[in-house]
Amino acid sequence: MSAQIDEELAGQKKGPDDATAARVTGAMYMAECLRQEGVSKVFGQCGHTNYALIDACHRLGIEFVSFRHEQMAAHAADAYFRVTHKLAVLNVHLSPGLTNTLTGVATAAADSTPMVVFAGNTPSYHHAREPHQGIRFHADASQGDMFRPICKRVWRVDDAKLLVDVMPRALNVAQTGRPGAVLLDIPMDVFSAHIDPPNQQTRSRRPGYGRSPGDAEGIQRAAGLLRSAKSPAIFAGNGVMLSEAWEELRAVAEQLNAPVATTLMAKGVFPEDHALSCGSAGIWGTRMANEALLGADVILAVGTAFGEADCSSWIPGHTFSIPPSRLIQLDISPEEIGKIYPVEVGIVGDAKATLAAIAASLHETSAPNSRSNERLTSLQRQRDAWNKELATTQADAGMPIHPARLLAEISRAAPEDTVFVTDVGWNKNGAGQQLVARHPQTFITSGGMATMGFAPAAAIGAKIGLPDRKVAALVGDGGFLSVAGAMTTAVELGIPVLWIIFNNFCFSTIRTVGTTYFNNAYGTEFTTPDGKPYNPDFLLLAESFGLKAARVEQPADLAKALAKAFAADEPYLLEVRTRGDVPMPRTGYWDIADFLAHGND
Ligand SMILES: Cc1ncc(C[n+]2csc(CCOP(=O)(O)OP(=O)(O)O)c2C)c(N)n1
Ligand SMILES: [Mg+2]
Repeated sequence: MSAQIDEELAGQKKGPDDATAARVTGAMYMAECLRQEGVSKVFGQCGHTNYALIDACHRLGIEFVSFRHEQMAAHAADAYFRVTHKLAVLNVHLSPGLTNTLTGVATAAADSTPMVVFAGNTPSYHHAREPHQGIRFHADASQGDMFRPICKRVWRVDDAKLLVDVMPRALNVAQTGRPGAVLLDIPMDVFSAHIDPPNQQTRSRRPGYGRSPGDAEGIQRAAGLLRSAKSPAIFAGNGVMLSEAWEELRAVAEQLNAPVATTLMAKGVFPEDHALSCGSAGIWGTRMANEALLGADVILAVGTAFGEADCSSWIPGHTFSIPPSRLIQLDISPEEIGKIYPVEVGIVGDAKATLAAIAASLHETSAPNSRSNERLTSLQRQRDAWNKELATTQADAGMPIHPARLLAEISRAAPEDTVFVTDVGWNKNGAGQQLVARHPQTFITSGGMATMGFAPAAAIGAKIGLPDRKVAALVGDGGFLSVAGAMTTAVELGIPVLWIIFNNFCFSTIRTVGTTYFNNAYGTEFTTPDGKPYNPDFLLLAESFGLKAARVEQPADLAKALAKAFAADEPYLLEVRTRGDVPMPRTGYWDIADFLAHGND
């Protein structure tokens, strides 16, 4: 009897937005779209404006990974994508919650991470009244305007009925072409309003096949140019990573016997222990990568925007000299072709499909390359010289510990497929240059933004994505303390991340700028008023958060301490006292030195 009454009530029309039992709230519809996309984790932080979506996702079995600050949630979502290639999703509160994500969303956007950001907003019917917590200084409910420079698209959805078009479009825009971030700015009453969900899957609103192989004539010309080149080289960027084109890249490289240099973002797309690998190029690249690109008569560049750091500020003669090198450029975005360097052949296409087509064309027509052995021998000679150049600092036995020594010890201690997540400083550029990445998606870094404070939470996102792999964050004391609250999430969720802190009691990367160009370290050192070096005690800090920790001061103790840290199956903090006075080893060029050189004189 009572069940019958419930059924009748459920079918009863309660208001204009609630006509049938099949109707769902806007939040439930959005959660269902995410479920259809295969989303199982949403990162963020709660607020009264976005709680409806947290609840809706939870009802559908989608986990909410909560951080104590929204910037960290964004970094975690970003890294989760980078290691799994599963969509990054963020759900945050309005205004201060959303502004807290700006750095994280910009970091993701700069490195082409597809990210869908949901933010609550003030109720739509209050927008003209400047309601509580609304951003309304120049226009009503205008928080989304702050995201226009970093998002591919921003939607404010003032009517729940619009969601049935906005959701599939947002998922499409974030994940197609060159991926990026989109914002769905949702007044909180829209989450709660009822709509008729369409009887269609979100995926039916976008192309089913993302792998267009590029123009056939371009592919033939590229193959011809590469075949006739005397010293071809390949420059692989993040597009190779996003397209998962590592097998095809390797096939082309091996057929040509061409050296492969990567951008920092693409580190690991080509195994760095391969005889043709040169490591990453650019300002802080390896010497052999810059030399290989400079010495190439034909360069095949794949999926790269030719970022400044990877190209030595584009000054000829440091990483590239194009011309006289002739460039074949392959990219998913037409606007990237020829943006920096003139092209001999420009192909718009997916990296995986197009490299496969180039490999097939080379395979059909190539005779064995008579210069192969000579090229391999000279590459080995360059590699030996480069390793010798690094050997002195890598063996440095002084105290505090030289960061190059620490990186060398980390290389020896870490399991071969460890995922390294870097912050900024030596832990990023030194690691990019000196760690050997043997697999794709094992070197996660903030490339375009170089965001200090990226690694601590990003490592948590990476570990959530790859629970069976070792994930280690490499981070300075400055970067770590800007987001130390990340440790709470690791403890709460039992995520065994390892944080290795390069503690040098300063913002050493900027300290070097001060001392080199301004004869001053002002504003870069961590001291008490009487000038004593100051940092919180990292061991006590870790203990208070509820995690294991250790400190190393002597180089000779590193191996044992690192072995223990890498073996730990719980959140673990390893503090290493490092030198703060060693500049990053540059092999390329950064042109800011040209005008900084005279300081303020
Ligand atoms: C959010 C942000 N603020 C400032 C900077 C500029 N910056 C680059 S490196 C650096 C110092 C980093 O200090 P720390 O984490 O201790 O690493 P170290 O340089 O000492 O190795 C700063 C402040 C940045 N990249 N990002
Ligand atoms: Mg530091």
